[in-house]
Amino acid sequence: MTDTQQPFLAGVIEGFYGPPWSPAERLELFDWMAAWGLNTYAYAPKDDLKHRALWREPYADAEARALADLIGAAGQRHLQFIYALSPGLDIRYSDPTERDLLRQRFDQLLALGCRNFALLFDDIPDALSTADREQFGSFAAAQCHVANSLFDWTRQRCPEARFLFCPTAYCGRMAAAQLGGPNYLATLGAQLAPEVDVFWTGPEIISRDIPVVHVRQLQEVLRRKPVIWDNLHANDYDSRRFFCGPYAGRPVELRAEVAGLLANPNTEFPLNFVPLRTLAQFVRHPAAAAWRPRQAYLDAMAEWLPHFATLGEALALEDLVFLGDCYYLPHQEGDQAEAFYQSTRALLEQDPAGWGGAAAAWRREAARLLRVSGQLTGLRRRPLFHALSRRVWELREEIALLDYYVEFKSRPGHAATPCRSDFHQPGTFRGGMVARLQKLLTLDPDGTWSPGSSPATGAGV
Ligand code: GDL
Repeated sequence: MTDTQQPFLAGVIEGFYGPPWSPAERLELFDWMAAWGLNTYAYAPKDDLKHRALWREPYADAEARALADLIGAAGQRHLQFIYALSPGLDIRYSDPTERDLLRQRFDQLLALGCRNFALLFDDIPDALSTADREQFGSFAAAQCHVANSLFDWTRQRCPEARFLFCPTAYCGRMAAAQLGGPNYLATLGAQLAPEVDVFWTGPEIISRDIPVVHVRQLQEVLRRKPVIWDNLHANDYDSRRFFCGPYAGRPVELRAEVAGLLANPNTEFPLNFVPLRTLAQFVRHPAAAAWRPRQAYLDAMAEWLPHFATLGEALALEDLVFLGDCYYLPHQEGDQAEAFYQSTRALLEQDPAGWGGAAAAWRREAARLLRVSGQLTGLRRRPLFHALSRRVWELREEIALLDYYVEFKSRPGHAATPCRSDFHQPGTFRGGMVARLQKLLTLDPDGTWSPGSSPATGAGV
């Protein structure tokens, strides 16, 4: 295995689907990173046409100027800027003119001051054309050829260039399914220039845990330490959610086994304060001390609180923590949200006639969430409010409905009376094609799908 001897990459990859961040957001990110000791930003927004779909077209003057400004801003803060290109949707690996086009794009970026590059082959068809198969024999060999030649070309022009590669099979599950063909990763390990870093997302695309043993096994195959492309806080796959929980599920010992940790976080930039703050803390955490994600979260939430200044009453930290707990991590709610969910469930499973004081206690907790979600409408930072509003609105609607139900059933003599609401009407509440389709198949905790049990109702019901 080759140790690259290059600095550990710690920071962010803007590598999600959805609207790319604005120049102002990227500058704010660079300020956070410089203040927190993160050192790397990778530019890879999936829905920037010229990053992926139109990878052959050079940047127009205005676009090039904007990129040069960004690269300059990173440099001023001593951050490494990595420019990534994703030609995999339709590249003809055996066609030399395609390689010329890749070089032209990197040449344009070199002229703009960029010194670090990546070639990404994630989320692409893994079939080879006949011409490519005849020349290279395998998908991995084709990608290695293109990457190695571009790497050599880049290093000739910029000897200190860092060069990264994202494989088509980029997590344990994809490797097990032989995405990219038999021996895809082993071929990469053998054929890709040893100086090229390889991205990896862990056992899964969204990895709850990244164990050291998993990465050690991968090192054997890749013959190098991977750079973790960490999707823990990515939310582009589910528009109802965001993740503001802590960096978690990765032991401190992992740092010694990888060449870098780059987070690919929430599409909505302002929601990434805690994810990135805690990543920065994780990267600098003493090697001998256990990493405590919950404590890191609570500390980072206290730092985030000033962003929540409103036109009216200030948010209480404990209420912000409660709200954040409702949008914690993909596989886990925060403690308070989980406790609230369990108490809601327990209440609804019980006959309302026997609720007693439990209903009032539950309603006090519900009132906290209703209050804090209402307070957000007065946030002075409007981009933060806009990033939150649609998701939190939905949470508020559900809690308001539950609260109405609990209050209704608690009225004397109402325990068995059917409950109706004036505000939640079929067609406008939880309605729509997607909601209807979602009810047809259920994903069970063991990962298997089965038909859902809902009746064949009409639109919006
Ligand atoms: C992916 C994509 C990434 C996306 C993420 C989460 C990689 C290497 N590629 O598969 O662009 O944001 O999942 O949806 O992770």
